[in-house]
Amino acid sequence: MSDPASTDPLTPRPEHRFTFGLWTVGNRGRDPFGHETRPQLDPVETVHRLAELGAHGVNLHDDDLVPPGSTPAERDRIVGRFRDALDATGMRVPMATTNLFSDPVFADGAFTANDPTVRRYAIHKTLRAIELGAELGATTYVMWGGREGVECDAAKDVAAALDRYAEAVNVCCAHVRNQGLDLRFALEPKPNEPRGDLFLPTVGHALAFIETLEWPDMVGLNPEFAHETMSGLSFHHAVAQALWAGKLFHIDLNAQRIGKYDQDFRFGSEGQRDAFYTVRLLESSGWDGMRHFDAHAYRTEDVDGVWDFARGCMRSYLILAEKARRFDEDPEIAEALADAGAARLHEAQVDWNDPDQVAAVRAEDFDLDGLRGRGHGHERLDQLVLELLLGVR
Ligand code: GLT
Ligand code: MN
Ligand code: MN
Repeated sequence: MSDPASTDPLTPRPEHRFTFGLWTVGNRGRDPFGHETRPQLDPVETVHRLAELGAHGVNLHDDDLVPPGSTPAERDRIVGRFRDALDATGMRVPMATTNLFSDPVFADGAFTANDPTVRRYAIHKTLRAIELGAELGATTYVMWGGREGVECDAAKDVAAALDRYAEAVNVCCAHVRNQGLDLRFALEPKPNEPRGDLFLPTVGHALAFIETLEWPDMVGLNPEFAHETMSGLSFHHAVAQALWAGKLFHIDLNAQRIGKYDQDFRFGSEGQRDAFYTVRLLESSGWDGMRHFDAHAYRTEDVDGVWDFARGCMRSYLILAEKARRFDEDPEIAEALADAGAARLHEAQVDWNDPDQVAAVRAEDFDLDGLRGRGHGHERLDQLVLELLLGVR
């Protein structure tokens, strides 16, 4: 159990803003080839255990908390009991989302199903889930289009699917505005799985899509480490571009190896270098969002292993944050950064509104031989970072 008064930098505390989904620690180890290996967790027990471990909050899909088919009275009882656990522990629900992927009704998509009735049902389910999230205090609403995609390309007009996707997001934004809710949407890209190809496969695709929406300011990104890595892309770069665009509304931290199925491993267990640069970026930018772990314990684990997993996610983040601090204080790294000219990339050079400056760069002479012969010192710098990460400096 964590000591809430501890000042140990590796002890998770609520102010670190670590969150987990009910579905993450609640993952029962089922996979396409095998049955569950763990029992179902009571959401109330989850809230208490995560609070003891030093987490800030817990996020949920509508169906994670209120089983589909519950009567209104059952819903109120379940939500009331859950809220009591939040009140007792001080845990929050910063993010909520909709399950638009488990029910076979969504086999051909939810917002992008060919059947208009399915699309209306997906919107209806989401509008209600938005209200549940807002009732629990969520200010971020994630949209992961797990079934928004296709295997048989003949069956789906991609441009029409994107029109319908945008329509659904616009309707959800309109509902938030009509209800006066304090909620923003975060789209979560993923290249494939469970569909052969998913729409909005990467952070870049989603950023471009957002600009076509009716209220683009209400919609941002929820990049996931595993999902960008599945595409062979740098997660750190994806997060950096989302931040640069003012669109990092949420983040899903986990671990993944390139070329594999969506592994959703414990944060830091794979891709430590990308994880380090991501943590350094989040910490140095002062980003005030939730550090959400969208991961689950290995299938080999029992319930105790689940709490080891949760502890490990938070501890790895804090270790990497500590490494980031040391990176910034290390004089040899500072020297190597200067050799690499890292700070000089911040210098803007040409005011494109001034024709004289544009003409001056057009007319300039360059000592190309002098520029060509130079080394950039990246080998030394990279080795220093590696040694920092491996614990020998
Ligand atoms: C599901 C998926 C995640 C999404 C969740 C939000 S559900 O576990 O694998 O990447 O973030 O819907
Ligand atoms: Mn994932
Ligand atoms: Mn995710």
